[in-house]
Amino acid sequence: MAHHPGAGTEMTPEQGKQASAERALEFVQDDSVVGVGTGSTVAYFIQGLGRMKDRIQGAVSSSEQSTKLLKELGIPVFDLNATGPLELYVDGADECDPHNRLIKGGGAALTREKIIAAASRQFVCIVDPSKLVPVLGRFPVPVEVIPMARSHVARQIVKLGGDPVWREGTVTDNGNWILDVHNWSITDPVALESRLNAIVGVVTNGLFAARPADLVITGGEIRA
Ligand code: ABF
Repeated sequence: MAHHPGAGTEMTPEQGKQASAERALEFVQDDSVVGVGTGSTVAYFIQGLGRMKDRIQGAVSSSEQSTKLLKELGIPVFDLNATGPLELYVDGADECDPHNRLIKGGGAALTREKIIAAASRQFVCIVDPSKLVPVLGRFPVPVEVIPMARSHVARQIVKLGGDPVWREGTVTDNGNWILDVHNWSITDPVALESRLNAIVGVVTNGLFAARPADLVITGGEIRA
C-alpha cells in the first residue's frame, strides 16, 4: 500500500476499509432508513448496521449482493419508491480524487448506486487510502450499456479517446452489460461524465463527479 503522509498508523488495505466502515456508522441517525452501497468496504459497514439494527428502520440497497447481506442480518430492505429521499448514503469507490469525485462500478452496481446517491442528502464515501489518486483514470471507467448498443457505444467512446473493453460475462442487476474504458487521464471528470451520458445506449457511467461524495472517510479518518 503506498504510504500517504498523515495516514497515521500503518494499516493494511483491509484494516483501512474496516476502520472507514466503522467510522461511517457514526453518521447513521436513529429510526432512519439507510442507503447502502456495494463492495467489500460496504460489507464491513453492513456488519456494523447489523449490530445496531434495532435503532434503524432498515435500508435501501444498491445491489442484490448487498440485499443478501442485509437480509441475512435481519435488516429490512425497502424499495426507494416507498421511502422517498434518504438522509444518508454510504458506499465505497474504486478511485477518489482530491475533490471527492469518484470512479465507481468495479462491482457492476453503479446504476443503483448512482440512483441512491442522487436521492440522498449526504453521500459518505468509505475507502482505504489506496483508492486516493491525484487524477482519476488509472482505474478503467465502467459504463453500463443496453446490450444491443454495446458496439455503438464503444465506437463513440473511441472517438472520445477512450479504450473500451467489454466486461464479457457480466450482466448487471438491471440486465445490462458493462464496458470498462481504459487509458483516460481525466482532468475534467464533470465534462466527461456528461459527454458519456449523452451517448445513446449508455445507461450509467462510473464517474461520480457532477454529484461527488459529500464526505470521504479514508483509513478511518474523515478527510478535510
Ligand atoms: C462499489 O464499491 C463499487 O462502485 C466499487 O467498485 C466498490 C469498491 O469496492 P471495494 O469497497 O470492494 O474496494 O461502490
